[in-house]
Amino acid sequence: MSRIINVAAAQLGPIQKSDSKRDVIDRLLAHMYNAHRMGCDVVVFPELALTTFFPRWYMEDPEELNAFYETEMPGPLTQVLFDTAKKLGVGFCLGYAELSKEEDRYHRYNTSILVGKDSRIIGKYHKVHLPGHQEHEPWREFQHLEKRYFEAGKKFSVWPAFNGIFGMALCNDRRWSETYRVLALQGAEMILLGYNTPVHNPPAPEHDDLSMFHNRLVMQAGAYQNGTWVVGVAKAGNEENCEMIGGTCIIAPSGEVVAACSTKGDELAIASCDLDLCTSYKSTIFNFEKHRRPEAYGLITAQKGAIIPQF
Ligand code: CDV
Repeated sequence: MSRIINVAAAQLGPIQKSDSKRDVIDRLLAHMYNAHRMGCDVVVFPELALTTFFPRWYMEDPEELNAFYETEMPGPLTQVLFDTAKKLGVGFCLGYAELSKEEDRYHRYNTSILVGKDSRIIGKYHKVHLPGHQEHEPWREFQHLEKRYFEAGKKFSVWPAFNGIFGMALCNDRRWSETYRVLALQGAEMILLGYNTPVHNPPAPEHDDLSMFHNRLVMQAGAYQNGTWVVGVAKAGNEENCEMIGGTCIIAPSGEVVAACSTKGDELAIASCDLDLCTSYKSTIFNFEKHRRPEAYGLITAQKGAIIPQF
């Protein structure tokens, strides 16, 4: 069975607060149709792909805030994405804000889902590493209130899909080596990852000039050190005077970038990804079974008085 999967990294240009979800969904559909025309099996959209990056706004009115969340997936507006996936035979990965009720309590998550060619939801992921702050910080040029508006996810999971093993992560997760390693320990061969990254980092403006370098650095290292494909997809450009990086790219298990976007607008980066390429890394230099030394990592951590990692 062929283990080659044609992937479209579907970068989005800016989405303004005033843009309707309907308008945004039309842009996602255009990406799906174009990707289909170019023979793609799966389309990967960014984090919070249905709205502007709303954690940059401090909101006190719950109704204003709730408008950014999806209470069902598919819902009346998003159903067309699922219908189109089925019609074209193209899967997709979508980031969105989720408001759900579990055991009589409401939960808000920064979520991504993986949807198969038959339009069934294969897997759902809740963002683990939530950056930013919880309270309004007026000194900032813009807020980053993910810690206020979302509850942190509790685990990284993988799913069998598209003849391989797939994992998902979201934005800030990509800066943490644990993300890739925990997914790779479960066998991940492709990690789908959407992001919204402002060029300007208010607490550390000295990093601003390095934002694109750091973006590539973490994803290329994560791919190579874990023998996995990484698909990093930006929502880019100027959203309400907040400039966000682009840099959407597809990275092979060698750590090499094999496709990339060159604009900050709606653009596809497409690559034919052979999942069997993972094997030469996973079975040699990064053969976890043979060469990892978890007992040594546990010792080092224990001496510092921290919890011994369980992976
Ligand atoms: N959406 C994000 O998680 N953004 C962060 C910013 C705050 C640095 C990121 O890591 O790109």
